[in-house]
Amino acid sequence: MSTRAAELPTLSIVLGADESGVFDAGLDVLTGEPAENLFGAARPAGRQGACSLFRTKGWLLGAATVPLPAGLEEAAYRLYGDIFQATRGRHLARVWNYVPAINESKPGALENYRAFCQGRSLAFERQFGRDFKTLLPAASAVGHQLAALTVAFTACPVPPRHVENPLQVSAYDYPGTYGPRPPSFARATVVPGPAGATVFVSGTAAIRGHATVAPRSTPLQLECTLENLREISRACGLGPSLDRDGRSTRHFKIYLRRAADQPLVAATLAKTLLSDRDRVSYLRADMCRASLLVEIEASLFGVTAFCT
Ligand code: 3EB
Repeated sequence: MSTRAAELPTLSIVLGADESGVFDAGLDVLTGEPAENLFGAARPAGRQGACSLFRTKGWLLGAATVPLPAGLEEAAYRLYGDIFQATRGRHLARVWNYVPAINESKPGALENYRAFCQGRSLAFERQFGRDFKTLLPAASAVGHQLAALTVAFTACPVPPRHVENPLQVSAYDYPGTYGPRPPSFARATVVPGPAGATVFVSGTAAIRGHATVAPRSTPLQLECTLENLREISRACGLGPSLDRDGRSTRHFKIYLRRAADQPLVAATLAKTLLSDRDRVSYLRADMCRASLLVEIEASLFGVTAFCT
């Protein structure tokens, strides 16, 4: 575990204009933006089960924080059921999962991340049948400090395009050594829109094939992660640099297992991935595998520069 400075703010996820639209992600913000506001102030649009819903410009947004009276698998299964009800007639485009004590397990039980994956996968299968893989959206799943499961999501009116990385085994095809049910997400999702496309790049880490690369080295994991991001960018049709020199608005979240790695990671990213115009938050988080030290996600709005 890294040291935690008590005075650090935690990340707020802003969906709606007033207090009811602000959710605590439960992650310390090391530097950068303390609030993630991707869609501007959306209007409240009621509730579905545990989810608070918001609407803006064709998007349906939602978030929920649920306690775990019957465990994490059951909580994930039910919460995803609520999400599928809320998004009926639309298409899930991105899900952000914040999982309590993600790398821990009670004796004889599954690791929390694996239990979460099991509940999530069973929920997708129940809703969409055995071919649910083709519908899986971009996602991230990181640990947080709360004793509850927090999930935020967005759905769009038109079918999006889900994208995989040729250098990585699709997460939904990971072998059983990583858990009884594989993770349910695509590497990226591209949503067409009148003012350009929105591109959601999933949490991306140092995984090649299905194996973790350089389990003990942050610089080497960062290098592998940047290669994966370049490849995913190409697969989205953006060339290698995620529209770095284009006109889109780009938001990045950079998750670090060790707070002390932040200066090194920031120095590398300033020379490679990022531009001065980007919105960036560096967050302290545990990732889905205890061996992962860094993970990067991106959300791009107003993308017009698709290469052919
Ligand atoms: C990986 O590539 C790293 O379970 O929703 C990244 C993005 C990861 C999403 C998820 C997990 C998830 O497997 C972990």
